[in-house]
Amino acid sequence: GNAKELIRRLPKAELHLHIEGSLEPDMVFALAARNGIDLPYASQQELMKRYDFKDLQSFLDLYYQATAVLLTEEDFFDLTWAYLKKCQADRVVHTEIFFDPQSHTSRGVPFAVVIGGIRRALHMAERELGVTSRLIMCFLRHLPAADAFATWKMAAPFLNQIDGVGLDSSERDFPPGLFREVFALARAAGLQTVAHAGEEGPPAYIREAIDLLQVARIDHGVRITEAPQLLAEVAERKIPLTVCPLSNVRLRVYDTMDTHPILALLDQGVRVMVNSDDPAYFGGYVNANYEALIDALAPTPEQLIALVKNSFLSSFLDEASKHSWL
Ligand code: ES4
Ligand code: ZN
Repeated sequence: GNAKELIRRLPKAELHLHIEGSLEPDMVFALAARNGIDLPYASQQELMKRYDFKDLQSFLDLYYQATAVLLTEEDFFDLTWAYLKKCQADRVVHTEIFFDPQSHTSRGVPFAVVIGGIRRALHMAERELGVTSRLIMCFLRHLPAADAFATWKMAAPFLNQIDGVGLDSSERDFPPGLFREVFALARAAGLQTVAHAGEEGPPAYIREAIDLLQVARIDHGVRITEAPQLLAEVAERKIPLTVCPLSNVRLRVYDTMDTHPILALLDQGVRVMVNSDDPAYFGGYVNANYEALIDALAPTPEQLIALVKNSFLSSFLDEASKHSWL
């Protein structure tokens, strides 16, 4: 209908996207064939049968397994380019993407290969697709802080190609404060900081990410609904929450989309917007996330426009570029 048409034609920004989570089943098989890798599934259909997740961990187990097909600079280029073409199709004109270097360097893929392929696609997309971007390096929180520190050292020659650092992977029992030292180093080097918090973990982790990591944005953050005082503070300080509706339903944070709190958060003055997280696994890219929201929650045109404006306002674009899209 009208709302979906409005969303399709509005320029949007995406602020929460794991590039490894844009690895579609057909590319898993194409890269496995190209690289001579044996897959533990006979067909794309058999792989996709495993996309019935019960929680974050059941997804992450498959997600890390599938990344094993990514070996060469060309693989990382092809992966990133395919995602950027989806941006063009969805009218996402600016994207701030995450990558997980530890899931590649731990398999012997050099940091330079990973970032080289990703960066080459981002640069080409700016020229050929008119899609601008930022790149955010995430630390895996299920691994020790010492491993994050080693990754930080490995990234040193490439800091001019990295715009920010983030924190992702298994949330429960891995509070943000464990990573305070490496985040302090990143801030001292002039990088932006963000962290996943309040997806499966408690609101206390959102508090820690703000106070101990001094993040500019919280990724997910939906469990803030359980902490009204923190919610009021996040609204007052305009700290963005990068919400991912399809992800939350597929990972069973919410049973159904009609109970998702994104519009309630928006109406309480929290700076929320719509993102796709791991679109190859969760049922689609940015527009598909909006379409699911529209079907379940019937947002007003004003609410939709506010979500789209928040996507630019919450970005790491300079003020002039931000306002050119508003
Ligand atoms: C992720 Cl949905 C989600 N949560 C935490 N870490 C992640 N890495 C990739 N997708
Ligand atoms: Zn995420």
